Amino acid sequence: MKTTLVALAALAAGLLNGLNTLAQDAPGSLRWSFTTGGAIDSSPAIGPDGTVYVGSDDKKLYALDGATGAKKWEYVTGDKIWSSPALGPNGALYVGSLDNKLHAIGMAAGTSLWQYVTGSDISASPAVGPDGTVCVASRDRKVHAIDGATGHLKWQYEAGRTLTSSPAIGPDGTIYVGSNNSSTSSYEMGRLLALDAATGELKWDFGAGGDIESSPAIGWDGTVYVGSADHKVYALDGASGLLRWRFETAGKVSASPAISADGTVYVGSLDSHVYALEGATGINHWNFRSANHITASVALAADGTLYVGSKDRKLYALDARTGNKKWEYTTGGAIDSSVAIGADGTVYFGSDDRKVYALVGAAPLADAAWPMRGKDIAHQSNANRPGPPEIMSQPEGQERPLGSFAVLRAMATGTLPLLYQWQKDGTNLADGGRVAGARSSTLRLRNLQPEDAGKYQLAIGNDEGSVASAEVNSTYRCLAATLAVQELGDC
Ligand SMILES: [Ca+2]
Ligand SMILES: [Ca+2]
Repeated sequence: MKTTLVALAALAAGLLNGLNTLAQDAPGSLRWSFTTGGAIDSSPAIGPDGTVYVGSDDKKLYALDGATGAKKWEYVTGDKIWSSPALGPNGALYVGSLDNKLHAIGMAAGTSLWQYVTGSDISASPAVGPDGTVCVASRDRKVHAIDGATGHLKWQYEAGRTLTSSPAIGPDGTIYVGSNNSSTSSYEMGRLLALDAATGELKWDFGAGGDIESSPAIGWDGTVYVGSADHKVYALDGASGLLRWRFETAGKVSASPAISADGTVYVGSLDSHVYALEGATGINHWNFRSANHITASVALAADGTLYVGSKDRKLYALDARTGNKKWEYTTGGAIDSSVAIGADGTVYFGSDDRKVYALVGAAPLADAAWPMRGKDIAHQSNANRPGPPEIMSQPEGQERPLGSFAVLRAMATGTLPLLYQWQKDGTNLADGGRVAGARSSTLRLRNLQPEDAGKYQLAIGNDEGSVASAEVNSTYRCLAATLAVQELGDC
């Protein structure tokens, strides 16, 4: 009898083990969890060796083994870490804290490299430029551009409003960041700012109807997508700031959009839904309803699965084409932390239940313009593509009345710095008089005269090479912005 029982027990254990093995392999099952001392709003960044870096309300940044969840090191800041770390070149990672500081930390051992002090909380995440410049927004109302190697300030932009949006870097290095409503005037609503990467000078700004806490996502063509507390998602031309479309949800949009390979924009709202919007038009293809606010950003996997957490405590895996639910995983707290997807498809995120979770996923991060918060698992929020200059958006031919003004713009990507030279009828233009921006991506002409009509060209070059051309027609009245883009010095 005893023998039989033992045999039965062994058989049962074997069956359970078999079931466990099966369950552990199924998408959505738990690989591991790691408990910190506080709620986790930070989104994990993932290093080249699979290490998971994530901040917590317990004031610490953790480095966890991506396969096992074992702690490699922890780094203590002076206050809560709400923002997400970004990985830079040369083994450094950067994270902001409510202790007002941006911390540069060695990825290998968790040692402090430098600290940069701002005037208030840093609740937004840093972006890392192609040259290693770290850009961060602080509640001190300033955008700070910091040399990633030394921690020295390169420039500051005084926004005059609280900043809680994480900056994103465009294909040509332009820095896009949202600002909140002015505290001094109820008429001054949130704005999306476009700043020059080299100088911090304002290129353009766009007024929304409410705070912009969402971080911008940037499409292949340079279109900037961002959400606002006015319930809307905006699509803006990255070169000019002109509105392409807007889509209205039934709640504030503080989550950051994600963009798939076909250009579809996915974004969650405080109305509890995730929306799939056509990138070119903003047409709503589907929506998925969770049981509470969605503040976390969507992450897209290469197999067409979309992951997003909700304040309803659940992590959802959805079919990106249809919005149908594939599976869900319930945690013990609200989920504000955006998913990061590991090289083996593992789904990493945090929860207000103080835990970091690693769930089995099916595929790595999608190859797309902006498939997750921070653009990729390094969280650099940087759309620049190094290499020879490549045109993202063309200048448009224009007809303008005498005495008025004209603005000609283009956007390119490539190894920075990109050099620009506008030409008129084959002759290089220089700033002065009625001409401004002759050596930038935006040419401004004012008080237009008959002699301004003609063929305008923009040459774009860098160390990697130059670009070939696109031509726009028309000559009429005062200005014909017939434009072409050709090799530098060879137009
Ligand atoms: Ca503080
Ligand atoms: Ca939270």
